[in-house]
Parts: sequence; C-alpha cells; structure tokens
Amino acid sequence: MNTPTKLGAFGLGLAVVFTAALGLGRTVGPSTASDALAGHDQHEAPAAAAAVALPDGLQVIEDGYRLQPISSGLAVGAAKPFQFRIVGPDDKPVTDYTVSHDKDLHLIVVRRDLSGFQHVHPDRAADGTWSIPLAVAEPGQYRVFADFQPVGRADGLTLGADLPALGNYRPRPLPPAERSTTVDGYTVTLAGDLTPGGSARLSLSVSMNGKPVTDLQPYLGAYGHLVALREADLAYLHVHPDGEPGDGKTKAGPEIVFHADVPSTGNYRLYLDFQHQGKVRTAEFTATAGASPAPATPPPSASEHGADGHTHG
Ligand SMILES: [Cu+2]
Repeated sequence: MNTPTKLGAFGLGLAVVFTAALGLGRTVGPSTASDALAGHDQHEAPAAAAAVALPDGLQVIEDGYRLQPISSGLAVGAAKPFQFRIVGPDDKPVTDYTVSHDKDLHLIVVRRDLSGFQHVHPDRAADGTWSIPLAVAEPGQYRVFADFQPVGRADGLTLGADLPALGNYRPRPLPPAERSTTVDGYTVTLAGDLTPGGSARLSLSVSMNGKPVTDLQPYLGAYGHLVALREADLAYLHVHPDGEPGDGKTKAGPEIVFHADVPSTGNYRLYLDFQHQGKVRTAEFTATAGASPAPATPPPSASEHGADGHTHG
C-alpha cells in the first residue's frame, strides 16, 4: 500500500467517525428544532427523540396510525368524492380527534412536482370515513397528507400516501426561489430565511395595490396557515403561527409570522393560506435552506447541441 492510499483510508476513517459523532449528537443532543418540536408537541419520552428526527409526512403509518385511502385515485377536472380512513392501533377507524387549528383533520393534496396544492377539510361520517368532493386540475402522481391529532395523543400526526390522477403526467420544474409573489391581485412578500436543522422565523406581508392589508380575517384560528414541503421527498415541515387572533398583540396584517422547523438544506415550497374579504387564497413561494443545491436537470449545454448537430449533420 503506498502512502497516499494509506492517508486516504485514514482520512475516510476520520470522516466516518466524525459523521457518526454528528449523528449521535443529532439523535441524543437536543437540537433547536427538536427543542421547538418538543416544546410545542409535548414529546416527553426520550424514546420519542428518534421519531422527532424523521420529518412528518413521509410515512403512511406511524405509531400504529394508518392513512387508508378508500378511493383508488383522484379525479381530474370534475370533482368526485375522495374517501379515506384513519385506522388506529386497535385496527378500527379513528372517530375521536382533538381539534387543531379549528379542525379535526386537515387534508393537503399536492402533485409530486409540488404544483396543484390544495388544503381542504373533509367531513367525517359516524363510522370514521372521511369524505370530500375533490378534483385536481391536471393528471399526475399526487401526495395526500392527513394532518390530525387523535384523542389521547399529546401530539399530532401527519401521514402521507401517494395517489394517481390518471392521464399524461408532465411534471413542471420547481419555480425559482423568490421573495415576492402575487395571487388574485394580492402581493405577498417573504422575509426571513429557512435555517437547516433549526427553527426559522418567517414573516409574510400581504398588500394590495401597494397598500398593506391590515384587515385580514382569522382562518383556522390564525391570520394565516402555512404549509411547507421539501422538494423531492415532500417532507412536511412543522410550522406554527406566532400568536393568534384576539391575543392582544397579533395584528390582522399586513405581517403574518410563522416559525418553521427545517430538517435539512434544500429547496422547499411554501404555501400560505390567508383570508381577506371572505375568501381564502393561497400564495406560493420557493425558498432555499442553506446553500443552493445543484439543479436536478442541468440546462441544455452547447456541447449537447454540438453532439446532436454532429449526429444529424
Ligand atoms: Cu386545514
């Protein structure tokens, strides 16, 4: 074995030990993110630390609770009833829920490319079957998230399942990161940065025709509801609003403040639901935590065009 190889192997060994130490620190040591989660969700047992490390929304079953779709897919264009159950550890549909953000259960529907976001509230039948008329605009592979808290649990769960909407799926690239976006004549501006492995304070300001909107209406117990999903695996971030309507300090706009626990570097898509003049609208942003990851699809390069030209010419 020559010297450079030995050094290389030694370096690799060091890297492995260092990574393992980091991993241990993340699991055992309280990070800012898990602190915030523990404080908010009342995780009490040390055994729960490992569960906290895994972001929400990546599993169809967690702690014995399963998201069980009854519908085999989603309807494109015209709405059809979408039905599902939450089945508990006792193998029975869950019928007792703790209200969170004004509802027993929040259903998020989004295509795998992070387009076509919907945040809806199904109705529950006595037997525990959830149902809502639902349509998506375009075919593709979709992810549905059920965000709920069963009675008897100190914290909420977000379970996710993939469902198809039949047709020709043409995924769209993630829109570039931006600080400002518009929806129905409203301009929403984002301040604050996603912090990998930490809790980020995000402020979203709503204006219309250049004037700050100061009469936002409470929606789901807050002046805004924010959902944040990680690009590629659609991990569902834990986000909570800063203050609530009627607490004497939270204003009805133009600024809505959230705290988001960000599990890693990468691109995220943020969806802000806010209500004004009786209507709920959704403003969407792409935001990057940490250094910008390399683009998934490199733009066509001159050499590729050259090669193509050579083949055909
Ligand atoms: Cu909801």
